[in-house]
Order: sequence, then structure tokens, then C-alpha cells
Amino acid sequence: MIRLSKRMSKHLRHAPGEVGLTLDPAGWVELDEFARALRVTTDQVLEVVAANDKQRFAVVDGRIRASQGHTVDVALDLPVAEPPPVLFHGTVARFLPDILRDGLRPMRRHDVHLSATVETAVRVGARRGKPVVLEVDAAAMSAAGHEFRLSANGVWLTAAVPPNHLREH
Ligand code: HQG
Repeated sequence: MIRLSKRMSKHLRHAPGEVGLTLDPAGWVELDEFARALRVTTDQVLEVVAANDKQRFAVVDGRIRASQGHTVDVALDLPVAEPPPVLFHGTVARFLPDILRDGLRPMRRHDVHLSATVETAVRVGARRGKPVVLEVDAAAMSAAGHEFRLSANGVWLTAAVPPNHLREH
């Protein structure tokens, strides 16, 4: 299941063409077509969707997409939402000098990914080593006109976080 989940993330976020798929502009693809391209059954795909720890995939009207994390060009069409006053970002110490100088940048993805809880940020940072958690002053950013969007699986997305709105937790 984890292996299939990783393949699904890969082809819905980064490399649809590698298995002959084309995503629509919002990142959706027909479930049947997706299962066929991955050489699994739609039931196997749906099992991963239902069991996924982070609810990474959304299925609506017979189509599937990744809820966040894309590097291919998609417009998720999420509405702008008012964030909680403080959000968190998990990273590692080796990135800190650049982050504190340039702010958080989306790097290869579409948006900077922020978490509502410290626990989630710790998990995100731990993917790369000993986690370091940054606090984002989302209230001040919002007041300054920065837009935030909430993915279907609870990840807060924004284009960038300037260094003056960041501090170590
Ligand atoms: C860092 C996973 C240098 C940033 C997670 C991060 C998340 C900078 C890395 C989702 C920087 C980018 C996204 C700057 C940011 N200079 N480094 N100015 N600005 N960085 O993977 O947030 O399991 O694109 O700190 O749970 O780690 O895939 O972003 O370390 O929700 O569903 O550059 O991916 O979700 O890495 O993770 P990523 P992320 P999934």
C-alpha cells in the first residue's frame, strides 16, 4: 500500500507523462484511466485513498488528484482562507541561514507548505534530519496582504514567507 501510495503521489504530483497520463488544469485525472496507467485496479487505488495517513488524495465524481505537493503546473483553485494567527514550518538546521536571509520559498513545489501544529511541522522536518521548527506570523502576513489557501488535507499553502515574518520556535 505504501509503495502504491508513493507511485500515486509521484504520477499525480510530478511525473504524469511517465505513465502516459495528462492531468487536467486542476490536477484531476479519471480514476479508471489512472488505475490502468499504474497497472492496478481502481479498488486498489481507492483503498490507498481511504487508508492514506495524510489523506493525500481526493476522489470526486470519478476523478482523482493529489491534494497538494505538485511540481507540475496545476491550478488547484482553492479559495483564499484566513489562517490561524501562527503557522509552523518544519525544516532542518542546514537550510536555516538561507531561510532566515531569503524567507521560505516554494523551491520545486508550487507553494510553501505550512502546518497548523508543531507536531506536524516536526514530522515534516524529520524527513530530512533533526527537525527544526519555524514559527510563521500568519496574522501579520495576512494583514500585509499575503494570501493563504488550505488544501483538502489540512496543509496551509502560501507563495512565500518573508524573513521578517519568521522566527525559530
Ligand atoms: C526548504 C510532504 C533554502 C524547506 C510534507 C524544505 C509537506 C529552503 C525544502 C510537503 C528555503 C523544500 C512539503 C530557502 C524553504 N532556502 N531552503 N529560502 N525555503 N526551504 O519537500 O515543506 O508526504 O518542497 O524548509 O509533509 O519539506 O509529500 O517542502 O525543507 O507537507 O505528502 O526547502 O511534503 O508531504 O522541500 O514539504 P519540500 P516541505 P507529502
